[in-house]
Amino acid sequence: MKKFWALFFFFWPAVAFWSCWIARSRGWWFPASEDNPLGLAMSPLGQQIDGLFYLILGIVAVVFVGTQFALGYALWMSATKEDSKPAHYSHGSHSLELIWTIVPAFVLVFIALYQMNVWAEFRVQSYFPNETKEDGPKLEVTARQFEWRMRYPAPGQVLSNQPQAGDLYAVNEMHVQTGRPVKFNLRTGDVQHAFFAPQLRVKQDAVAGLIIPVWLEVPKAGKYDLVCAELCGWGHYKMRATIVAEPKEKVEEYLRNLEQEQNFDGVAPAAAEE
Ligand SMILES: [Cu+2]
Repeated sequence: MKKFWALFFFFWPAVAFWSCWIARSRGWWFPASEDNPLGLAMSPLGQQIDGLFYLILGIVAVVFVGTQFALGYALWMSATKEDSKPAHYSHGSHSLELIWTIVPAFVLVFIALYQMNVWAEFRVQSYFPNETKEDGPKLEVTARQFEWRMRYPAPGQVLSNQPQAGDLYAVNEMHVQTGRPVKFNLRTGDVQHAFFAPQLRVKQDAVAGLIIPVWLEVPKAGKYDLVCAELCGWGHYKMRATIVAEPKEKVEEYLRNLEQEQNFDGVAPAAAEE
């Protein structure tokens, strides 16, 4: 029985490795879809974030395997030692305590420094890509119970924090240009929500009273999920929207159609009646 417990602790790292191994091919790893079965990050920044994820996963894996192995080893040694041998008690090892304080401290400081550039590019406005500074925010995304509202400036205008007469509105559909970083302002109309585009690895809380600039870049045209990642009420699960990434002309066309639709006064143009 004693040997069983030693083997028990050796067993779990094997389970962990095996489940990580099969998870990717089964689409359990990152959100996968038909055209992206491995759930790869669909944005350049997302790939860098995944890099950080794998680095931390690697460090954690080493620590996990190490501790499980030490545990299993200690149990195995005690299970197989002769009963006549007296037990050896030890308590308080100065050098051990130093090691397990200094090593994790170094690891944490290393991670903190190593991730700084990615963090800055993602969150700190002055480190945003230059294109976002040239273009300014393309739209305003407002989360509310329980939908996403998009507000675009009228074609040819710049986005203002206050709604303007010519602004264009859409619900649960966000159109962005491909191949260029797109900045938008995120806010909430009521409680706290979180903008989460899993395939693009973009996640940002929407906080009452704040207008938060966020940017994303989608190289490949297509449809991507936008969900709420903050339990915001009974309809939280309904906050599903689509990010449509398409070439610039398509976005412009979409906005022109939106404008026409919005300005339509219910009277069909004469030409259409013929
Ligand atoms: Cu929400």
